[in-house]
This record gives sequence, C-alpha cells and structure tokens, in this order.
Amino acid sequence: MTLEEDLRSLARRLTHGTRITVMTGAGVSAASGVPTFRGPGGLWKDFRPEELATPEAFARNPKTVWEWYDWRRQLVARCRPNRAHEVLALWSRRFESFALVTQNVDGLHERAGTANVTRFHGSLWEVACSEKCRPSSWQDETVPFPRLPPPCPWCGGYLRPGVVWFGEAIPAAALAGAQRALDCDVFLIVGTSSIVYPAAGLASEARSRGAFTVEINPEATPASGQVDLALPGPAEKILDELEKILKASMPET
Ligand code: BJW
Repeated sequence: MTLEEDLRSLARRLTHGTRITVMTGAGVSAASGVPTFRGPGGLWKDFRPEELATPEAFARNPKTVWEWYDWRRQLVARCRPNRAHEVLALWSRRFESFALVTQNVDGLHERAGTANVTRFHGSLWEVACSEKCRPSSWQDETVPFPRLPPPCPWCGGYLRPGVVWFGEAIPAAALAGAQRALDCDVFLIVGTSSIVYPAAGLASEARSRGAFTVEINPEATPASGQVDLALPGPAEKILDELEKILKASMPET
C-alpha cells in the first residue's frame, strides 16, 4: 500500500464515535524548534539526557542540571505549537472520545488548546522543593531564573524541575489517566523513540486490549514492527494530510 492509501484507510476508522488515544513524544515538537532528546541535536554541551535527567545528577550537580532546564525553558518560551499540535487540538474537540497522553514537558499541546491532556513526565513549567517541604509541585514560569539553582521560597533549599527523571515513579494521576486511555479503538504513537518505559509499553498494552495501533515517525523505532500500521514521516505533515482527508469526509466539522 502507498502512504496515501494507508492514510485513507486510517481516516476511514476515525469516525465521530471512534475512541482515539494519542501518545506523543519529543518529535511532535521538533517542527516548533524544540530539540528532541536523542539523535542529532540531542546533546546539550557534552551531556546526554540520560546523564542529566536523573535524581543522582541533580544531587551531584544541581547547578549544571538547572542550567540545562533553564536553557530549555528559555528556548521553549520562544516556540509556538506547530501543525501537528494544531491538528491534535482540533481532534480533541471534534471526537467524542479523545485522550492525549504526552511524554513532553514543553506545554505546547496545552498552548494549542488540546483538551484532555495527560502529562506523563511532568512539566517544564512546574517546580518542586527538592527537600520536599511542600508535598506537590507548583507552576512557576520565571524565565530565566535570576539565580541557579533557584531557592525554595518557603524553606530556602533548592527548587527542582517538576518533571519525572529516570528511576522516579510516573505521577499516580498520570498513570491512572493513561490506563483509562488504553481502552480505545485507535491508539496512535507520534514522535517518540519508544525506548523509555513505562510510556513505551502503552501501545502494545492498548493493542492487547483490542486497539488498532498506529505509529507516526520519520524513523523506524522498536515499536514500528509491533504496531498495526507504521506511517513514516514527520508528524506535522502526516497529521496535516490525515486531517485534510478527514475534513473532506466530515465537511460539517
Ligand atoms: C519525529 C520528528 C517529527 C523527530 N515528527 N517524529 C523497562 C525496561 C527497561 C527499563 C525500564 C523499564 N521500566 C522502567 C525502566 C527504567 C527507565 C527507562 O525506561 N529506561 C530506558 C532508557 C531503558 N524508566 C524510568 O526510569 C521511568 N520510571 C520508572 O519506570 O519508575 C519506576 C518506579 C516505580 C515506583 C517507584 C519508583 C520508580 C521514568 C522515565 C522518565 C523519563 N524522563 C525523561 C525526562 C523528562 C524531563 C525532561 O524533559 O527533562 O522524559 S527522559 C526523556 O525521554 C523524556 C522523554 O519524555 C523521554 C522519551 O523521549 P522521546 O519523547 O521518545 O524523545 P526521543 O528524542 O527519544 O525521540 C524523538 C523521536 O521523534 C525520534 O524517534 C525521532 O525519529 C522522532 N521525530 N522529528 C515525528 N517531525
């Protein structure tokens, strides 16, 4: 089948009553100018993400870890949602049952107006007290922080980014949201390398519950051979083409 035929056959499955779940990763924000974690451009200075996104790295060198997050906050603050975010936001309002689970911390799905977003790995725009003097994280969009690491306003200890690092548990509410979203008819994984668990296991779990699984990614990933349909290409282009086909078949939406 050609890509065009694959897109048309997928579009036929996406009717008003279809229960759709989309799981996104860094690739969905690539066209907005947000660097992905792995592959070309995935390095920050000489560090790999795996060396920075851990509690151990933060304990060893909180200033270096914060410099990375502060740089990313400044960069993302200048980025805008792209066509992939826009199409998903549209779908979140159009389809009766739509859930979006994102591994991204950049907030671009929310800025595009997407409803029902579950943030699996937290948010770049939240902070928490590393000494746990407060039980949960809170929103703080200061860009850039005048002092790194930023101090906790309550106890004077260090703040930490409100994200999920390697070895840390996925927030219970996010895990529960993702579990609920596994009961769907179509499960799309968009722009993720599918190597970080438990997120990488969700598509096959949804498939075992009966969902038709689809991957959208310009590169092959460990998930490519396990999904029902792999659509090779950038998310902003594939989702735009899919939306054009849907729009033509659902003119009232
Ligand atoms: C495009 C594109 C375009 C480019 N369009 N596409 C089972 C097996 C093995 C290991 C484990 C396991 N279970 C758990 C683990 C350990 C670990 C893990 O998975 N390790 C692996 C590396 C092997 N997982 C964890 O530690 C997790 N926690 C956990 O399991 O806790 C258990 C526990 C329970 C109870 C108590 C305590 C513990 C936590 C994982 C947290 C991940 N955190 C990060 C950082 C978040 C904060 C931050 O942003 O700094 O999350 S790491 C980083 O990777 C980030 C991302 O969300 C995540 C995934 O990356 P993503 O999104 O896939 O990006 P890339 O760069 O990898 O890929 C981009 C893709 O886009 C590529 O494929 C491109 O081709 C594509 N692309 N342009 C579409 N235009």
